[in-house]
Amino acid sequence: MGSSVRKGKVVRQAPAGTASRDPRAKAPPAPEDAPLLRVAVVEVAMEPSVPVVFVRQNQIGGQEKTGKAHHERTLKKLLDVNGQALVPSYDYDLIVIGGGSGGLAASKEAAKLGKKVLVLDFVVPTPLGTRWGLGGTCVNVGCIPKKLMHQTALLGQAIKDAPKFGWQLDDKAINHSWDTMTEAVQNYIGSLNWGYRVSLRENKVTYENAYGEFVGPHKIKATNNKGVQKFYTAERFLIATGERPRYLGIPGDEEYCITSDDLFSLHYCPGKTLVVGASYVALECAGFLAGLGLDVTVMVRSILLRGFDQEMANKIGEHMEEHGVKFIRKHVPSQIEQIQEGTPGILRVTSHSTENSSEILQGEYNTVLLAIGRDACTRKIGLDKVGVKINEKTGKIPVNDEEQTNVPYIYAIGDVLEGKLELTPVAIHAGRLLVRRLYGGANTKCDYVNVPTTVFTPLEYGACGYSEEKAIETFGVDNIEVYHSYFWPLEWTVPARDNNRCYAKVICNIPDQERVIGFHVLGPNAGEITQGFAAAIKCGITKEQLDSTIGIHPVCAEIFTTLSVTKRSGGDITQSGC
Ligand code: FAD
Ligand code: NA7
Repeated sequence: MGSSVRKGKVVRQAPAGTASRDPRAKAPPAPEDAPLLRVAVVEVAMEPSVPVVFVRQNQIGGQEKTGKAHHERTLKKLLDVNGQALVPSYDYDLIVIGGGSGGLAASKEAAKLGKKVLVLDFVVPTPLGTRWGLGGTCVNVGCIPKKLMHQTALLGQAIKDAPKFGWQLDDKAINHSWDTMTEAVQNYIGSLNWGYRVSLRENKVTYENAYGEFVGPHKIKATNNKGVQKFYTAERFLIATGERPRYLGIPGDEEYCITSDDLFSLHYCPGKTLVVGASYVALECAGFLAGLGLDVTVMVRSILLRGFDQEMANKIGEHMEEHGVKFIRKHVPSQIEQIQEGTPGILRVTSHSTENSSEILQGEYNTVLLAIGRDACTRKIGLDKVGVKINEKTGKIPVNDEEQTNVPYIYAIGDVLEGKLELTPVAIHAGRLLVRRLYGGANTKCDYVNVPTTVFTPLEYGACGYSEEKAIETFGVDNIEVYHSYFWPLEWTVPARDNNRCYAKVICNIPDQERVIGFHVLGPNAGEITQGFAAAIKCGITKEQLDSTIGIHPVCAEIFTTLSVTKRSGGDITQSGC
């Protein structure tokens, strides 16, 4: 018996040429006999046409009767087992919830592999009403606007350096226009939003600007901004809903504070700003706002850049302080009051110490920017309806090493994942590899180890691999060797600024041929430097190989080819020239 499966319909056919009512008959017909056998089938089955269809040994009929049974849905009922479809029929092969970095990459890849794909993307407005277009966090309220605003600040520094190189700037004060910057950044983002829509269409991915929520097995509800609901089914689902900024849960926070979701499109200059939090988002925003000439204070609950190498984190803090950013340590806000409306208005901030709980009136700010972490968007997408487990404390989704949740047909990638790095290239890479495994016969899994990253603080910080404290914890202090040095970028020598602020450090595993297991650089273009060394680390570079690499002169990265002072030795690592 032959069988064909088309979109959930199992159609068991008496093979053409099997002149028998027994659907289990097996003998394959010789191709040249096919026309004769077809006639025989029609005669024996007493049907006017082939194929003659049998379901569980019952003859449905020839082409016409089968078609009729299909339209009258009696065929489907026959195919059901205990009320469940034998092979269910789905609207899509894959529904992706979330059109951000990971979701878009995965959906296009699946469509390229011939799958029918739907992407749902919906931005819930911030408490202040900010919303944005297709593309997720990175494009709209993350990497892209952040880096462009960081570049704005670097240009400000370049303008300060320029006279030393002979540029004669007008004596008039040079001012920065917040409106011009945000308009330019938002225009660029608009072009990216448009580009994503076009590329989804070109790749034949169906896109709906609607909020996705599971309502039952293999079934989702999509609600658009007018409240119109549609229901779709799919064989598989991919959760790529990302994260959104957290609020403090104190009086006045949602009413008066902004987050990074509001900052990059703020229609007025934020003015004197208090940044709450000491994560990379907090320090990056504080850094570029100060670079634009604003009065910026960072309120730190405990340490800077938790999870990053703390020596590097503290050097970043020192550099920011030297460049005018104020830090309030060991405090958290307890109340935000508005004392004057406006764009910006004036907010009064009260905080309490984390050491003795004493309450202090911190003062007045035009803007309070909360950057105290982000919550995974997993609690309002009906995961309970389909049984997907989350970490109840963090909201993150645990997956196996194939990005599969505990429900086999539901997968997850990107920022919603538990214990994985929250970075755009990670979400994209994991999404593409997942889809190639599901639909392309591939078996490569995403390698989350040695992922490089960069913090775009005024003094940029690039890192790959272990932090020094994690390396000590993992391998033991006697088994690691740390080579380090300060360096002075040539570009900074003429303006005579920031000597012995840039810093390079590699951490090596002594018993493993001094393999480089940690790479850290503080300096201009840290991301550009780190990217290349990350490839070398992935290939298992040792200190000896690093030393035998010839440097490029005069660039910052060459310092990594000449590191000779170990931290253990306590040798001098300061630099006076190139
Ligand atoms: P996202 O890109 O967040 O996309 C999720 C999408 O799903 C969003 O559009 C969301 O609105 C939508 N959505 C949520 N729920 C639903 C639902 N139920 N139905 C439909 N749609 C839904 N990473 C870097 O690599 N480099 C950087 O320099 C960098 N800078 C950053 C700066 C900031 C300020 C921030 C906040 C993040 C930064 N990141 C950076 C992190 C990066 O943006 C994220 O890691 C990345 O966007 C994660 O991609 P994702 O696909 O998991 O989720
Ligand atoms: P992180 O990396 O989770 O950091 C949160 C920061 O905010 C950290 O410095 C915390 O201090 C601080 N924090 C947390 N809660 C509070 C309260 N209540 N008051 C004051 N300070 C607080 O969050 P991010 O937003 O930077 O990054 C999350 C991801 O977003 C990141 O990986 C990117 O993908 C983008 P702590 O050290 O805990 O004392």
